[in-house]
Amino acid sequence: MATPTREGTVLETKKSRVKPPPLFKVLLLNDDYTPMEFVVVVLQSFFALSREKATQIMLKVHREGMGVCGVYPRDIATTKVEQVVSYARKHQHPLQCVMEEN
Ligand code: TYC
Repeated sequence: MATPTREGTVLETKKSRVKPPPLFKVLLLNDDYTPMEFVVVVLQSFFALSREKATQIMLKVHREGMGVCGVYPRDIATTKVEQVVSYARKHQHPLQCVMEEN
């Protein structure tokens, strides 16, 4: 599309061919061993969630098998997964955290 300006020049607006960066869901998976309180602390610490929201998500994962902790660009999602898994292993819990393209 061509838009004339007051000065008589013409600005060409071109359709952008760059796609927005893909977003990734970070998911927690249920297991039989990780304590509920530990999962709530993980959700509060690494995903900046309130105690109430963290508890809701933990219970959803416990009942339904998995739940979304947040949605992020690739690098941030990768870092969140690494931080959660590393923290869980340090405390000897089998908690699993994965990412999935949105
Ligand atoms: N199922 C676990 C228990 O009963 C609690 C739990 C919730 C574990 C969420 C992992 O991602 C998880 N202690």
